[in-house]
Amino acid sequence: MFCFQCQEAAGGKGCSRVGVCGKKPETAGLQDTLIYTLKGISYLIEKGKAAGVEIRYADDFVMDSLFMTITNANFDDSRFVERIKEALKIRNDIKEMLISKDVSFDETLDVLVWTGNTVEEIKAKGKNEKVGVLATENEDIRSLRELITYGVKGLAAYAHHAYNLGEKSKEIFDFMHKALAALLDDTLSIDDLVALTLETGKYGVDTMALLDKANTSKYGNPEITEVNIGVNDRPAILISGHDLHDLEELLIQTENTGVDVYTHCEMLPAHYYPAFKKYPHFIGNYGNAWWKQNEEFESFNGPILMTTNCIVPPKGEVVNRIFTTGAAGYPGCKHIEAVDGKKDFSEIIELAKTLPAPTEIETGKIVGGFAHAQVFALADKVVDAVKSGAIKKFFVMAGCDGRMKSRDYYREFAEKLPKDTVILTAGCAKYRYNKLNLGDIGGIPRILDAGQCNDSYSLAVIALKLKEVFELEDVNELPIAYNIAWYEQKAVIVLLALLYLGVKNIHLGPTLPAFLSPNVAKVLVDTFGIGGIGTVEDDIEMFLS
Ligand code: FS2
Ligand code: SF4
Repeated sequence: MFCFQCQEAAGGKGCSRVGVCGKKPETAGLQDTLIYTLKGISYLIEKGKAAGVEIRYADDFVMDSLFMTITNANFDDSRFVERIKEALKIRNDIKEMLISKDVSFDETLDVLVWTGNTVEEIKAKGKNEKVGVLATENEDIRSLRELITYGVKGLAAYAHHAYNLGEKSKEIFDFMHKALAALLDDTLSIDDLVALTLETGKYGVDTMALLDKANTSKYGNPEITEVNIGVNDRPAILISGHDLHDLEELLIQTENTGVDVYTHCEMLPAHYYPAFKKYPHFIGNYGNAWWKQNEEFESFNGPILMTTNCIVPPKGEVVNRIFTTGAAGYPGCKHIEAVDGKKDFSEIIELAKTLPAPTEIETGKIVGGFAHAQVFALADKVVDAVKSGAIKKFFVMAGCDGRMKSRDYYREFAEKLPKDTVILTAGCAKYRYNKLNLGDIGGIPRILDAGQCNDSYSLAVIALKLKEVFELEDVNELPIAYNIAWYEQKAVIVLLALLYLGVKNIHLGPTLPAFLSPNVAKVLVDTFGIGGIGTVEDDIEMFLS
């Protein structure tokens, strides 16, 4: 195996024996094979499109398959084997259809001809070095191809959530196919791939806007909310991941059952939506960022529903209490599929009734709900505070949390920021500092949480609005600094989206991506001023100078 798609890539280079995330070589091979086969499908779709043959039926299959390969989403080999079988069938059907319509394509390409008639053949394909990341020999081309792949994976994840809420975009699917097909094209130059990287950012913005529309039109605009972090004494289900539609189904099905529902990690922002406030059994948020789940799932006592990443390989009996749905999966955990568009969570509810209530690990409340509409509602106050000098600078500290000790930097950074600064956050990165008491500035809390990682879109919308209000030419003239923590591929699409919107001088940590070759990193530094992080003191001084 070779995988370097996340921030925890072994030794800052790549996982080659087993993933730091727990991904086994066989799973890595299956994920590579799935991506490889998707490229073939998208290549055929692109050929059809060029010849005037529109093929739409593989759109959601490609989207969901990409999502399944994101870090910590799915560790279940059997699900990948089934996916690959399905992918091969879709590929062969499209091939036949194009041949019947006299559409020409390169019929000798391995992505189009390889066969996986048995599970062994499918598994063997993943060991073939022509299938994975290292198949591209030139390190700069490889770096850009993988940067695009990871951006498209992130985009697919967000498109999947929007899709579950009934929103989809032909243009976004078209781009997904265009990008995947381009990854097979050896004639593309470095410049072509850099241009495609920026285009990925454009579609990242469009996808996050689509998801924002899907979430807010269905559940209302997030509003300032205090979220309980303590517990009640009734049995309960913990829901994690990002899918709000799954949460809604669970809340409806648990009504009047005597079972409460708590959010975990990236599901916390669900509390900010007006539509979920009507459920009296929707109690609060339990625990912290994803990487602490082994101990926190243990003390939660009840069943856990993982709707997406991030799953940490469970230890001990807890595996029997974890259920997965959507793109998520883990061997030994029961997976709940939608049947006729509905998911039946009754087995989880019945299990919850037999288990003790959660053990309290914290008490109190945290405040969030500062997505664009709520911040716009406070715009006068915010603008006045900036004009009077009460707020000197905003710090966008969105992104992800992770296991690395070096991420303590972000807590310390938040703590040591001067009192006339405000943190804008989104994603699970916030757990490093969202329980610190940083106070407020004239009633504006010093940490404004917009929501999940995809709600980084809100932070960009807020920045663009402030640019307008202050009548500035360039978003970079605003008193906003970007100190972003990344972990997996959704952070990659968020970064590309910000670059596309013209945001410069973003600092990325705790380490720069292993998949950036020195030359590609140099392009990002020279063109966009991307930087890493140093010490807290030096960085605060640098950002404030
Ligand atoms: Fe955090 Fe994991 Fe949001 Fe990422 S829970 S790192 O999936 O997408 O963030
Ligand atoms: Fe390693 Fe990250 Fe890949 Fe897991 S996802 S194998 S930790 S690089």
